[in-house]
Amino acid sequence: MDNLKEEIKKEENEDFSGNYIEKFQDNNAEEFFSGNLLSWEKQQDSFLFHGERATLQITVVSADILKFRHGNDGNFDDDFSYAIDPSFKPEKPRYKFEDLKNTFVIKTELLKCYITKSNLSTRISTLDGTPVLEDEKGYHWQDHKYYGGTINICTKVLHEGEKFYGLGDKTGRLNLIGTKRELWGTDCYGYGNDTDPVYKNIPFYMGQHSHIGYGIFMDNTFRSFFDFGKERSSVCSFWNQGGEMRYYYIHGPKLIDVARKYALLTGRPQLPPKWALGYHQSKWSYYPESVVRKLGEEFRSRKIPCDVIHLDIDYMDGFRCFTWDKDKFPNPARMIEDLKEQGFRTVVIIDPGIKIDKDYEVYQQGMKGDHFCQRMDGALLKASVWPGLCHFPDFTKKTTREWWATLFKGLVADGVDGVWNDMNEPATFEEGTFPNDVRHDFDGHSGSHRKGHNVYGSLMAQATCEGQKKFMKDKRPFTISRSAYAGVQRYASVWTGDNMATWEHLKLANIQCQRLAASGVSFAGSDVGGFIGSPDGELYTRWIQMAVFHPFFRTHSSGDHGDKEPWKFDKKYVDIVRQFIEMRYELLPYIYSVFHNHSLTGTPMVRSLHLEGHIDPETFYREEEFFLGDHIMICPVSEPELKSRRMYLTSGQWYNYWTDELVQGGVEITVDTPLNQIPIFIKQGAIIPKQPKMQFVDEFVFDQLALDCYKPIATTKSSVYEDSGDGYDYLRSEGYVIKSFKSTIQNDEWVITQQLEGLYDSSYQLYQLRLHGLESKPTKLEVDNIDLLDQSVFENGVLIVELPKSFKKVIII
Ligand code: MIG
Repeated sequence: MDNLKEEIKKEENEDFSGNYIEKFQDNNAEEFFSGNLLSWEKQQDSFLFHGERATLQITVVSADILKFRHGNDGNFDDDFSYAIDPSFKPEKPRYKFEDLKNTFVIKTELLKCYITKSNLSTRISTLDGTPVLEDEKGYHWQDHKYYGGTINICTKVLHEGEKFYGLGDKTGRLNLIGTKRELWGTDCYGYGNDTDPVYKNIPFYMGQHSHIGYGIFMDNTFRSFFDFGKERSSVCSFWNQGGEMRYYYIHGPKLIDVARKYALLTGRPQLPPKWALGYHQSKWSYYPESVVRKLGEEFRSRKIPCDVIHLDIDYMDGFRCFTWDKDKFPNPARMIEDLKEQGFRTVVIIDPGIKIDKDYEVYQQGMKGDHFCQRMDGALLKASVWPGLCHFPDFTKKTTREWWATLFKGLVADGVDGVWNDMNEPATFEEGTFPNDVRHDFDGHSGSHRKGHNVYGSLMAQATCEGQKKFMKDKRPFTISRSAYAGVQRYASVWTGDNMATWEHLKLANIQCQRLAASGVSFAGSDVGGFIGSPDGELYTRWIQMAVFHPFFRTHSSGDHGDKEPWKFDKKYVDIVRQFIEMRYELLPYIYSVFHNHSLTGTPMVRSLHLEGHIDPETFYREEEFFLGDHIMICPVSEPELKSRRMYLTSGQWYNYWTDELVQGGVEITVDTPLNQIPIFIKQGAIIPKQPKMQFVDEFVFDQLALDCYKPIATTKSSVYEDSGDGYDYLRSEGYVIKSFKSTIQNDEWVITQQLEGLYDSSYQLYQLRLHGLESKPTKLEVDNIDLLDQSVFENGVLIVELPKSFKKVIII
């Protein structure tokens, strides 16, 4: 066996992880450049600059997005992308083109792009001439001696003080400066701060210097590398090991704009079912049925809110996907229905490997339909995962995705509400992943696993999402994926994989979620408490407190280091954990509204400080503090026994959530962090909608929505989005409502106005207005011209009053 391995290795001239490429890169292999301009032409919004050895195509996608393609010998690949959102239709751009002596200039309403005639190098600047992104050597390539094709490289000038962000789920510092990163999705059990590559492959990064932020999205699925000044401190480079150099330049100027525009380009998620934003409980694995039922009872009897229970691989019959182990789960439909009656949704795991078993229907169908991946000589790929030897669907083939979707019929009929895709890097036990020679259809643009690997996981998630949709009819699907390519957010949420129960991992989880959000994937979370190992009560509590503010909120653990249900810790921890999960439920109207805004505008839900801070240098290196939506800023506690911690409050004024104290931002502050608090700040002027505590989403119909209104300094806008929380009615105006609030100070009067869009009539009739930040009881409280001061109470500095949800204007003096 080992000999055979050696031979294959020799034949392929690499170790199985493909590491020879590293050597190859350092080989001083000959580099080729585009050469002098020979001719140019214009086709629609694209300019083609033909050089001696390569053609550069620049397309003006919009005023702020330029697309670059480099075709060696003048040839381009098929311009096919799994990442670009098919519904992305920017306004037709207006631009000017100039043919100068030594350069061409493309000028849009936001930027200028210069193309040098002597070597086809490019340079982008703002309209006022501030350089943003300039080629160093620019585009060049090496011949790929082992596989044919080319290694395509772009090198750019790295500016003094430049900072880099993005790149999906990468570990390490939030600012990527000084590091080199690789994209080749890997099952990295117990990864750490230095592990690279990890699970996801999102070839998008943002850079910022001179107060201008921009983004680069290299739309290429081959193994890719990014170097942010590691090899040479004055150079930022990115390269891929095949296909074509194709990348998008996205102009800010703020980083938050770049992140938003990238999300528009690669797609936004549809709204998830509201319950998916509740608390999830998972373990590898809860079985048999009696254990799952008991789990549900424990949550309810201990009054710890929970919406979702996850079933890991042991629910299956011998790990065969789409089956149930009938000994452990004799009647899954009944169990799921009973759970549903208690307000629990059931999510099940599905892996890509299909067991080679003649008596197994999924295997039979896969064989018959020609759905499994083949090696180059035609034999089917065989590799081991949990069920033993398996074949693997080629998710890059449309008919295979369609077939995969049909397989969810049974699970959906059983009542399953969501599906969790694991091992889709793809991971295998023998060599970690598929051999490079495996063939992929790539939707008619066929290639080997070198080209298919990095997108395999996303396409599995896509097929899984479509399968649920197909059978759930009027319900929204919910999919979770471990691996991903750019654009995965259109189909799935993600989690950060097999992390560990350490304080360092709590920090890392936070960085990964922020980074993912900046890379188009807001709906992300970590295994709370760590997958591997056992957190102590304090670590678990601190992790829960942070994860309340991460969009995907799930405790999961490997199960072989003891239990990790909230009540497994000492009572003092359990009480705090309960209180924080309750807070998540109280904040659901806010979180759901933030999600809606993300799905509409692409603006990330979770935002690192630098995305908002932009030109404030203090924000550039902050990596623990983050925003959830526009109005809440959080800073987790990431060390044991911390009685207080320092954090940076961004500019503007903020209310301490716990004390209502108004604090001036733009400075580092010290905040008390007793075990039952983490720093939470609310932006002045914000209106935060809150619902009553519940044990699960929609546990009961409530009759008042609380609006926590924080006194503004000038004018602050807030909005609340509501719909039925599931289904597709929200796509029509009867099915949703957006309540836009403006809170403002005018001549010493505090005025709050409300405007509605959409006709959805939420079941409550009243708001409970809670006015924070008042020094004393006001003398007047006028709601649509009626004075309600008599009906209000003033308690602990908060004025509370009930009023009809249809109010238009409140005046407080
Ligand atoms: O080889 O399904 O990351 O969440 O519990 C391990 C068992 C496979 C890895 C996932 C983890 C899951 C586990 N899986």
